Amino acid sequence: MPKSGVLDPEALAKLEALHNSHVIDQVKKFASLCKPDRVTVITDDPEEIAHVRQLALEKGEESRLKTEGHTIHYDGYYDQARDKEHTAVLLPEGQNLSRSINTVEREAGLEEVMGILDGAMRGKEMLVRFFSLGPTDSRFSLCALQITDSAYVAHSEDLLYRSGYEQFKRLQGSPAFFTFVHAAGELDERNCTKNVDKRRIYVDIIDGKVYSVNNQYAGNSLGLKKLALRLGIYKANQEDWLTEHMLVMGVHPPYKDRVTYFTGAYPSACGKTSTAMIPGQSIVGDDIAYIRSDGEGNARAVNIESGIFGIIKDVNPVDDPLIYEALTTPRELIFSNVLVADGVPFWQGMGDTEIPKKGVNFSGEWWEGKTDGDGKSIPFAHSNARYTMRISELENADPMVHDPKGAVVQGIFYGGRDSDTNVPICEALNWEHGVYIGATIESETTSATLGMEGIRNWNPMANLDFMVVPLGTYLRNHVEFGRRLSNCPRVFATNYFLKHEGRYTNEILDKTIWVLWAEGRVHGEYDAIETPIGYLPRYGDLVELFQQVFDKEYTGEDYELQFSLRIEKYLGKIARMEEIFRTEPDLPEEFWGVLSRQRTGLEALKKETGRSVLPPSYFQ
Ligand code: SPV
Ligand code: MN
Repeated sequence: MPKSGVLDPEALAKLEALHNSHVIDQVKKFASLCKPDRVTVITDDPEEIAHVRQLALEKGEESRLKTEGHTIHYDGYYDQARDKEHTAVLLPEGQNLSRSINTVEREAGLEEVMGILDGAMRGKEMLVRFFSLGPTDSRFSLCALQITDSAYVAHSEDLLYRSGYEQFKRLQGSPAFFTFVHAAGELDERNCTKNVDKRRIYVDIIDGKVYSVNNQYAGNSLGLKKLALRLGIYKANQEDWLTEHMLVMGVHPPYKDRVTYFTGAYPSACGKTSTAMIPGQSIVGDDIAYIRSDGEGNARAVNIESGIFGIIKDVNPVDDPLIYEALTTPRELIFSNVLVADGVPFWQGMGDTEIPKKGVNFSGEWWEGKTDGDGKSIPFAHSNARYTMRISELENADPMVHDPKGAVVQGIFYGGRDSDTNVPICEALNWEHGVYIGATIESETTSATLGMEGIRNWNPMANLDFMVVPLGTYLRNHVEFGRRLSNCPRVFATNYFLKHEGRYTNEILDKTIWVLWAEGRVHGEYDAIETPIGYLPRYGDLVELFQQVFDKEYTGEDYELQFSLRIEKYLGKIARMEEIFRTEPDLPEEFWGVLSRQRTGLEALKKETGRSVLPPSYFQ
């Protein structure tokens, strides 16, 4: 066995073949700091990648389930979601970020996290992996070096990202790659991180590096997911493109031979994956996109990932038939934090299946009625339990998934969980209005996540947690990005969660209709009703779409309930936004222009009609 921190000849040879001294420096530096027993370098060779998969089973970070290719991984009881409190940007002196971002003074933060990483891989195998963010051999590709002692992390990334050893060769010795260092830290008898109190996720935007220690949950541990999202946002905003928390999908109108690509940003648990997975449409990606101008007037998007780390809750044969099918048939797939009994996984909202009264879950052995140390009842599966799989496993995978040029983006969706204000779909009046819509996304908490329902959280472009540049810089970059395009995407606000007297005003799959209407608008096929909040669909067009797609009657009452303009509620939202943005420096002036035009328009309507809610027929 090699001495701690020393690379064996095989590992060194693989690194040397990259002809990049910066890569070797990084690997040596972190091997000598973390002091693993051995260092294994994984290239793009399928056999080496298979070793990672095997290792996850051998080390007990994953166990096999009954269905072929399926495994289960558990994160610690207190490591079930992104740790916002201990995720921070290392801030150099003299720089400021948006108030939503935690910061730690850079030198002090580096010292702290290096201290925790010192010796953190003792007794373990350090895995060194190479990935490409975005398709390989493309102007979008960014190289990512992942160093981790968790075979689960390395295996997950194998399902979620494109292997990039060969892509690293294309760097021709350049240091222009991101580095992610992860150590799960000391593990307990269930192979879960023990010292979550020392969990740290520090993002060094200046140096393009992220240090993540004492955690396993993928949103905290996988470098290429939310950690690379932060580095990508920083880079894009220094340059002139966009890194977004967005799905990318192909929309296929019925009876027409065309596909139109959309992106969409929704805060967690607001329907992002299920939008990308609407039956009849095709998926390029469900979480993170890079968007660049192609020099010919178009915005083009790629999925930086090639897999899905999706919320499993509520995936059932009725609401998410395609994912449900994938989760219940053989393929390489990792379940996390669900209940397992006799090798079969069970999750919340899976449909008519009977749930066993005991098994193993994210708390260890589980039985009905089990409570935790705080006396809180432990559900059989965590509400943030997940599945991890390749997009190519899905029958609705879009042919553009790996296209190096990216898909031309013709429309953008912004959605939140909103019980009482936004209509299900409306189109922005112009690009600047679209940026405003994205910047003012709000999402209500659900009882499952906080115990308190209906608290509105502001989440600009669903990117608040990742916005490692000042908000003004970010929004200005957006405004300017669209202005440079001759084929600028149309922007749409969606809301799948509008309620009336406590009940949703639409069915889960009605989002199909909103998406198809937006697609038709891009092609100039539907007239719309102009209002201060944007363009609303006409009743007749929705009737036709409901008929064509679901063979369903869409009533005038449904339309009135869903598309009435709740003037008072919108004015309330504007007041909340004014309060939030008032203290943000350097906002693009267009933001305030949109806000005040919207307010003036709504107030005039209120005065004119004396009403606080207007039916859509008022405008016709
Ligand atoms: C999200 O919460 O937005 C996710 C899952 O996509 S996580 O990886 O935790 O960020
Ligand atoms: Mn996400």
